[in-house]
Amino acid sequence: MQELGRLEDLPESYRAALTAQNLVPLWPSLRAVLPPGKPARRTQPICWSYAELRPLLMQAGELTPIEKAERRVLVLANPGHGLEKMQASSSIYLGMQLLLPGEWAPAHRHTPNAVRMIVEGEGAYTTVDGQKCLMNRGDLILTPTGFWHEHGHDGEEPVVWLDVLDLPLVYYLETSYITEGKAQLVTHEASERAYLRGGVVPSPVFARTNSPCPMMRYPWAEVRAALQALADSQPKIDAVQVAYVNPETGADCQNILGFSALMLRPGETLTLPARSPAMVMHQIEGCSEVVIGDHRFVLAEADTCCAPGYLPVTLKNRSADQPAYAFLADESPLHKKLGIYEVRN
Ligand code: 1HN
Repeated sequence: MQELGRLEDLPESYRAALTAQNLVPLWPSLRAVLPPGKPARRTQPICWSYAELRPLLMQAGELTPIEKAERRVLVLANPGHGLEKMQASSSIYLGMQLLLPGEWAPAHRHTPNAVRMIVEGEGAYTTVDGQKCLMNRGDLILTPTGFWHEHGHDGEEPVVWLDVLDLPLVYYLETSYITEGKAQLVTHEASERAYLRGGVVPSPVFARTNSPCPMMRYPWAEVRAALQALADSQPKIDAVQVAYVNPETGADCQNILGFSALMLRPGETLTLPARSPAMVMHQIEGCSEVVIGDHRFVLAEADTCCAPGYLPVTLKNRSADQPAYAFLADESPLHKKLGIYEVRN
């Protein structure tokens, strides 16, 4: 590839004249913004151990009352982006949130989309758009852009969940903002019951909501059972994976980030091909080994890791007799909508 002229090759006076008119020559930076064959990425392969972060999260519970935090969160920040950017990848934000018994995290709504994957504890709930969603381990709860949401806790023990938002992208687009609100009235029962049987959905004539989010809560017991049924009924399948979708349309359940659950069968090794979107993996049950490029992590229960795009990811269940279960989040809906989605075999 042809070597291009450098900034230093230009006379000082010419550079100063350009700067004075807010002009920049492209050629000294062209190779940096368009590197050959593969993009430059800040996102580094990285892993956060739950056992190591948990004491610091509990300490936050002692140091900072909920009223002084609104959301008591430790952000899982990728050092490749700089910790202050609070990014796991270019478009994914991750945080571990703690709510203690009796606490309340007030109602608001904002432009970024959020989901919550419940990590530990019982008795907390999120009210989303008037629906009270119970938070149990492994459940996925959606909070799409513009939906009111608040968290409460009637139980006895700390509750922790993983927040996954498209905040870095929405912030980059200069469209990120919040509106504060009053405590919501619970107006209807959680919607998921109407959608929990595969193959049938409420009739389009009488019962379809056409909401961007007809189902707010995906109970882990149901998702786990779906994975087990898939593994049992299709033993030759390449990967035992289910996608979290909008049950009325079958489309990704959110516009920007995509979510799925994966079972690694006992002893299974699975290689995901290199794809353009970055990916996050959170271990729900069991223990997996994850190889991303030349990094290798062992994910115990509740550990979370991040893989940049354009690298194959190999997952291995460390148990020979128990399945392992993981939650995956990635940027594929965004890449597909933008036409930049790529799989490299
Ligand atoms: C947010 O609204 C929540 O509602 C959690 O629990 C984390 C991170 C950035 C922006 C908004 C929540 C968030 C957030």
